[in-house]
Amino acid sequence: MSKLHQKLADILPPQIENIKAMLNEHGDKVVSEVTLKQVYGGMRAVKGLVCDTSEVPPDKGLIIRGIELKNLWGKLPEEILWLLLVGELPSEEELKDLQRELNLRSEVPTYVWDVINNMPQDSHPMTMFNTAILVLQNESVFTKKYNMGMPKNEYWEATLDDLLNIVAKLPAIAAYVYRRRFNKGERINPDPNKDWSANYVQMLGLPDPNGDFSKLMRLYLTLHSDHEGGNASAFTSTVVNSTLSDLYYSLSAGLNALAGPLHGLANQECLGWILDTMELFDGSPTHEELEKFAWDTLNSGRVIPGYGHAVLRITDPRFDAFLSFGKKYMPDDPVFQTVAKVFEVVPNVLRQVKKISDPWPNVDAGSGALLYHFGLTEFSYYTVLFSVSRALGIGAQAVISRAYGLPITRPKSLPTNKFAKMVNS
Ligand code: HAX
Repeated sequence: MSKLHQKLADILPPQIENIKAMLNEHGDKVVSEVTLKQVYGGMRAVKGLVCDTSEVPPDKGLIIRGIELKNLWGKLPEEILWLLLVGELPSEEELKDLQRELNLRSEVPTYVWDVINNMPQDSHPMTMFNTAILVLQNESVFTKKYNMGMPKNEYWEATLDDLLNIVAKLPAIAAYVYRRRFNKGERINPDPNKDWSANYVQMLGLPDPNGDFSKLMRLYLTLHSDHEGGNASAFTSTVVNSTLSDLYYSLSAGLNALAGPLHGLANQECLGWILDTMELFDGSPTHEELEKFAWDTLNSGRVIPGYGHAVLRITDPRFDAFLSFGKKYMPDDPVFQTVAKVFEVVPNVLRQVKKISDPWPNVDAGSGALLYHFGLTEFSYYTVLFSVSRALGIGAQAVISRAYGLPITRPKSLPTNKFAKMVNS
């Protein structure tokens, strides 16, 4: 048994007992109320889900297991996976054990490469990536054990197996999607001596002469790992996982949500928007030109990608992290300079639009420019990178939900005439 598995087997039972006791004592207490506006407004701020891996206070941004993001910048994504699941960072020995475990599980079955190779060359990279995850469902430990009559208290262990198997294989799959989709040549083998994100960089095959691109990828894969339970991708996965569909099905479902332009695809759209301004204004636009371009975008009925958030009411600390990285490693890059300038202009524009709740940049506003700097210029690929990272959080949430024995998700809906009757009575 791996150290991670053992650790969870030790810490989960008392947590489950505490939850049971709390429910016994306080199960009928009201913790949230719902207004009609929230019913028709995407359930904003309705507290109806539990997520123990991370939380997102509107005035602080992402906090993973009580640790603010700025204290996690230098960590490896494997350390974050351990933190999400266990609630504390791993010791050196625990980290090594997890890395060994991931290496052992990293071989991708040949049929996955065949499926990717047989997809249309111009498929969206997210479609290729997500199809590969779904095809891998054939390997699900959860489904095999479930069909053999696995008892409910072992569901989390089988889900953990699925999670480690998936996480171990994602860098190779994502890297091949990149190479195949953008004609970059043959698949590159992993190097068992490299950590998870460094291996991903190696398999992408992009030049990294001084290791700075690897540093960015490590940061990127850490920052995108989780964002509490109510965001569209995590919530979708939770609903699917609650039906006892295995993690391959539920992760793939969640990543389909991430592929939407209001969610993860915004990183692709945002860089497109930045490059459009640069093309239109012949290089580096002025503040006045950017302001005009922002108004033109809004007046044509489109959103400014990378700005606004359903929960946050401050500059996303993940954007802050990317901005600091850019200032340190590429201060003279014109695309990065434009991102920084947009940050000086767009919030002031959005603040003037009454209906917009949050004028500040989110995670997707800056990451693309940094990837672009290091030669990852194919921006339709960016949501795949996001997905590789978000699989850590979605998977950790699934393991914990199965350990808590959460039932099938099933909120109540009503037709409009019933709501009308309720509010008019
Ligand atoms: N540009 C233009 N209009 C915006 C806007 C933006 N950046 N942000 C919000 N609005 C608009 C909304 O479209 C909505 O308009 P309608 O009522 O006409 O539909 C109105 O302002 C109210 O929206 P809100 O309450 O401020 O925001 P929501 O919670 O409804 O939506 C979104 C949050 C992130 C979807 C929204 O801010 C948006 O579309 N932003 C641009 C796309 C984006 O960057 N998405 C990535 C978000 C982070 C993420 O999930 N990454 O994966």
